[in-house]
Amino acid sequence: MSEITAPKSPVTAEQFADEIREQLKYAQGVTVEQATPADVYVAAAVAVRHHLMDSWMQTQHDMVNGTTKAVGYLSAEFLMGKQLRNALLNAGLTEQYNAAIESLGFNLQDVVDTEYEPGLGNGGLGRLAACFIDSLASLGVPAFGYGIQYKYGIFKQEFDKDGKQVETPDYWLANEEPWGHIDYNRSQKVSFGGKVVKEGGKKVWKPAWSVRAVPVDYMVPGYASGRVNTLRLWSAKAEDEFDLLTFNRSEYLSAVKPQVKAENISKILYPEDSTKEGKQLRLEQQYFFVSASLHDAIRVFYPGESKPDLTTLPDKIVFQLNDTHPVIGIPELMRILIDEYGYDWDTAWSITNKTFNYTCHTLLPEALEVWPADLIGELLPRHLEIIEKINEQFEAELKAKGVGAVTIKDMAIYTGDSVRMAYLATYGGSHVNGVAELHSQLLKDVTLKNFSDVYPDKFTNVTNGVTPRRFIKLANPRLSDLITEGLGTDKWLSDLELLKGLEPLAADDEFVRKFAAVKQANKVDFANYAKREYGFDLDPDTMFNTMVKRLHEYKRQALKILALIARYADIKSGKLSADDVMPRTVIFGAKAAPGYYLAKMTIQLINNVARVVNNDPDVKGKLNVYFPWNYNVRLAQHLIPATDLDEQISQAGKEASGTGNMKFALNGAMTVGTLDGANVEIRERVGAENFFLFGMTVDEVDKLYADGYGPRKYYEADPRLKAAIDMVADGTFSNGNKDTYAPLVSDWLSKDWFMTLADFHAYTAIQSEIEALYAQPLEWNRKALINVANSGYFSSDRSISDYLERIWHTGPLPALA
Ligand code: 9GP
Repeated sequence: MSEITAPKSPVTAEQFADEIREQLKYAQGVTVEQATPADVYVAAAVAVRHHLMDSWMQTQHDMVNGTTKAVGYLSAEFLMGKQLRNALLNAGLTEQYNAAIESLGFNLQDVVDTEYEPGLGNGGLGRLAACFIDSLASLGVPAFGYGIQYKYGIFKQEFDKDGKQVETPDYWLANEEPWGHIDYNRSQKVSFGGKVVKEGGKKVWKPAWSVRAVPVDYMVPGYASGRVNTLRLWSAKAEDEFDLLTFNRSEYLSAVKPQVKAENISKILYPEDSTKEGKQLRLEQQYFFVSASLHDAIRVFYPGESKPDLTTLPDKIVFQLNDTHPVIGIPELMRILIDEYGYDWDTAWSITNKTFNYTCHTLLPEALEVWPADLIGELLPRHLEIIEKINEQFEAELKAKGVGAVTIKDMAIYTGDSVRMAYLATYGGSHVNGVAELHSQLLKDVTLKNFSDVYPDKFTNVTNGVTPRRFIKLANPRLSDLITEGLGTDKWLSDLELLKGLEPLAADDEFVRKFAAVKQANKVDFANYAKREYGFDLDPDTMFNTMVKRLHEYKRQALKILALIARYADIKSGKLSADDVMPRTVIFGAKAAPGYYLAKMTIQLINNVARVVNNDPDVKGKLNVYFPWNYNVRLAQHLIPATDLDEQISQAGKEASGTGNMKFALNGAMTVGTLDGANVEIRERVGAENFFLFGMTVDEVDKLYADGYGPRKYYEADPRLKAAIDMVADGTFSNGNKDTYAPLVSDWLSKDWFMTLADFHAYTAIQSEIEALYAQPLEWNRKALINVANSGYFSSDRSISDYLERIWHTGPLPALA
């Protein structure tokens, strides 16, 4: 690699324009005059890639040849968001780009707008992975993100005329995709099925079929670090494209069967898994990307070596298992070491144990994957054997530690008919972490208690974070400028704790007014955006009150909508005089899993409440509800900076962390929230007086469950709650049809697992406090500014530093010369 040069010196705008022109002409075959903004976008992206190339190669060279251990972040999701602006920012090319595009006669925004957002994730988990790889590169730590290049990302959400969610496929690759480089020369073979036989006293897996995993490489430029890491997403291709003999018999569909079967593996993010076929496809996906990634790492770190010394693997790379999806990597590495490289069990176990760590992102038992053993046996027979053996070893170890038989049974990784992936990950790796203090504590106390009792040192916490580059600098340029003005430096972009320096400015009315003006201008921008994109008429002189996140019962969108209905009823009935009402615009954003019935019904309800409220002259100008469809990273970047009040109202003990809460606080929104997930730490940092807390604590929730929770009692006792639920039941939001929401109403009154009704009173009671403060704009903004100043801890750079120190035990590459 001696031909590698140091990263290129900064390009001028003229050179950048020339590079775009050349790319347009020689690769895309259009002149500047013929080019559309979409053509220019592709050419600009290619030019950016060229500028990153030397740094990328240098980073790989230093990683492979140096002594700094790399990080392999194994994740089924990477929700990257749009790339161009982010890459320009991190590479320090924004100004040249802006000038170049203008000199070519194009409008900057038009060009950026043609970029299509890849939706390779569901929500927080995938976006966190994207923030983390941004931070790893920005800190100069050598790393790979390893995942799947799904052909179809998360579905596109639309609403039909009844307000119901309709899912349509998101074929993002139908658009020109200039960022990913498909590297057929570095593909890996991944095999499935078949049987295990004994040959010469050894176990040999004879798979039944194989696919080709082709890497698609995305460059991940660090902010101002000069380092560029790799996001390697695997795409599945058939080993044999199609069967010519079959084709020539005119059996055209049969001839392409192998191709279809192979390509199905990377076709869609989270295939529906209520059927056996669906489950199998998910397991195929997981094994596919993990097996390819492990082999890839060995290829990268031991180039050209046929007999590498893999006992050094844990010094070269540490793998982070992002939730249970990549946990099949543990038996796979064991298999690779034993079957492919001839290591004995104990050596293989020691390497594997040191190489993996596991992050758990949930407290919901149903989100901890459990695979039927027969499915693993059919698809990965050798792995099932290895898992059984791991389990035997585990049981023996527990016995030796004096753990009782009943507990050992409770802790089984392999139960005889199923495999518990979270347990396998906890035992098989060095560390387990939760994603917020409270969450990590609950993992130790409840979810993985037995494991924490036996292996207390494995457990640690790393509170989540978000990248300030995308979520402040790019999303909120006005606030970024004001922060830089207030601090006298822009170093906060790589050291977010510097925001603390803004705190004294909260006493400076002039500065607070400027801060308020930023929010107001962002609200006007968002109103224009919402008009353009959705046809909504938002009034920026009302409070923008936002609740955006996946739709799930535990997150309690139902609480928000019931409180909103109660307020609507109060205004209608005259209980609340229209003059006393502080005007609010409530904005929801949420996708529901396609098979999640009650969540989808809640979406329908929100849409119909919006329809009724927005068309009712009695509440005009006082209460409006909007539900922009297809919430994604782009919409988040527009909406978060424009929000006054953010809702984080999950039932205490259910949200592992949340990361939206951090993005809102950093963008100067106030939060109304429960003591759940990272809300707890946000409140601690910004100060209890600057956070609207309500609702039951984890202990109170547990007690209420234990005492026997009956939601009807709350319905009977609170006339406003009763009125709201009755309105849903009596057809007010369904054109008189009482059946429409009957299942939802019945669930609220008879089950209400997440105790929406029990928290209703506290939630509505805190609204007067919120409104009293909002009525004093200077005081509201002072508090919002204090939120910004104290949220620097929630940078993903800090999260990564914690991972480096507590789990990965590695650091940045040596500084570039
Ligand atoms: O539900 C959690 C969310 O609270 C957290 O912020 C996010 C990132 O850590 O992960 C989510 N978990 C999942 O999506 C599935 O476990």
